[in-house]
Amino acid sequence: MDQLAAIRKQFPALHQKVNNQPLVYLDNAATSQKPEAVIRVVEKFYRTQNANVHRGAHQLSEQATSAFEAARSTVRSFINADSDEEIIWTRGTTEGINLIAQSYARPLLKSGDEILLTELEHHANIVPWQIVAEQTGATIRVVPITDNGDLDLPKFSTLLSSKTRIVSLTHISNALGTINPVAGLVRQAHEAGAIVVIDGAQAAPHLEIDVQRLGCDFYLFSGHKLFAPTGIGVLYGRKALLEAMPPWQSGGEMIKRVSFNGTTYNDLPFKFEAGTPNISGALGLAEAIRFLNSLDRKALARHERALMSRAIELCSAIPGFTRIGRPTAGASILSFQLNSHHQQDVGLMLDQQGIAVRTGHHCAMPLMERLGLPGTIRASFCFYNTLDEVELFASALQQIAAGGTFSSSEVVSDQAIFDSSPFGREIDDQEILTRLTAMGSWNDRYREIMLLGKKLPAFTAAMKTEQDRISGCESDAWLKISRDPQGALWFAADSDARVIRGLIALVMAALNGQQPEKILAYNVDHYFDQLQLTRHLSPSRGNGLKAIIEAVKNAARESANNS
Ligand code: 7TS
Repeated sequence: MDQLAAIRKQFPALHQKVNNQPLVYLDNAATSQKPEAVIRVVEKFYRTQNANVHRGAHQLSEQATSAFEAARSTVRSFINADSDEEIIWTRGTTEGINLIAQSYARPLLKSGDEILLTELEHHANIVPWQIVAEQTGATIRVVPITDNGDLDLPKFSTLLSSKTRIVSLTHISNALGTINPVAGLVRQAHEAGAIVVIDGAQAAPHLEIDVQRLGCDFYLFSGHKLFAPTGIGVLYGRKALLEAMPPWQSGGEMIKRVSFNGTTYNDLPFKFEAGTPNISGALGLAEAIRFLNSLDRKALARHERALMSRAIELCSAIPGFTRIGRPTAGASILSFQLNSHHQQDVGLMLDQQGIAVRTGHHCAMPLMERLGLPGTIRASFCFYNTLDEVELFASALQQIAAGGTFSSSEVVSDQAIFDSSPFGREIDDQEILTRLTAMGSWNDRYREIMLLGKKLPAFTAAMKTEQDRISGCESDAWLKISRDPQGALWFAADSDARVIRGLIALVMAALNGQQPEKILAYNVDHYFDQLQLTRHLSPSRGNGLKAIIEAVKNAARESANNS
């Protein structure tokens, strides 16, 4: 335990207060924090070593080049690739998959060929394949999951056929934590004549990766989830495949000789590294790997499992807690819902207590669709988290659950829903500005917004019609519009997220009962800036509020055009 405490100490960002509370960082699947050693290496590069690589005729450039290429070797041995030529620097997993789709798949695929993906994939492992399928006429097939969130292995075998040219799947699901039995799947795919791409974004930080043992053809990961800087990632590819692939991006560095009569390309790995690379990022990534290698990774993995088990044990006792996905083999990622509480609300309430989680679809919308959910709340644990933090998290969740279900103002119907709203009547934007700016802290403002949201008349279930539904990115809302004899527009709106109801109330205070021209001219972003909410609750964020504001403005536009 002492050793774990010493490791935790090396991550400065973990030792700060957020919303006046000690930070509990449980969003490690999104990005990990960085150890001192990595921060120091990046800083040192810019202080004393900065030079471009592979091109300068001077000492600094030669040193930078050596360090940069040594970093490549560090990555090679980290994943046990056969040679440094198989390690291509990218910006991250996303860029790596795009490179494979455009450089490997696009020249290869023909109409009738199939790309096999799974329901667990992150959008980064879906959209590049959709684009190349459109470009080539190939078809995407999708391996389903079982109800507990495992890949349906018999279905995987059935979907594999001589038509399958590429199988691309995640090693660990970022949304459910499922660890896929990759080595066996690679063998099956190879027997069917397909090549295999593994999205290792979530696996590289938690599992020991041996690309030769896995047998995969391509493997991708991002530095920033592996305790290294953002903007650096790795594409591993089997040399024979990489050699046969045309360059993806072009420019400097990836050429041997350029003339207007033709250009010859550089050798591997430089053929795929056009332009000045992220040198400090590569050095930071190598340092992160050295840092990990200096630790007992098996002990770290054991600790992550202990954190996860404790979280499951404590959370399962919370009324209304529903775990989403129970994979047979799982990483330290806990996805869940809290009955009667919208995920966005839970995320914000945890944030008020300094607890950082992610809520929403986790860039896995097809998976959410399969689960029949708009999103989940996700706590993702790392070895630097403590059992105390898990307990804080569970007790915060317990308090939120005990807060009970949300009872808003009395449910009304039809015309009454417009008439009963205090917004745009007793409460206008000036009143809101006065109230909220008088409050010093974000937590106080947040509480006031929730109280204002309670004053917003709630729709009955019957009033939440498909016709009135406005789909935001992560929450649904409903909007009804009425025009009075003077031409003013009145709105009634509701949302399944409490925080969105609160924000709708703020918008209604400003726009309700106004003439269309005034509504169109109103600068909602400026209003939110004045309320000092932009950092937390910007209307331009992908939530239901943005969609509501757009619908309100559209109604005003239509109304102005018709009058
Ligand atoms: N694949 C998986 C499985 C991921 O989890 C992510 C990022 C990516 C690909 C894309 O990686 P990038 O570094 O290129 O952006 N996942 C998440 C997440 O779960 N929350 O934020 C980012």
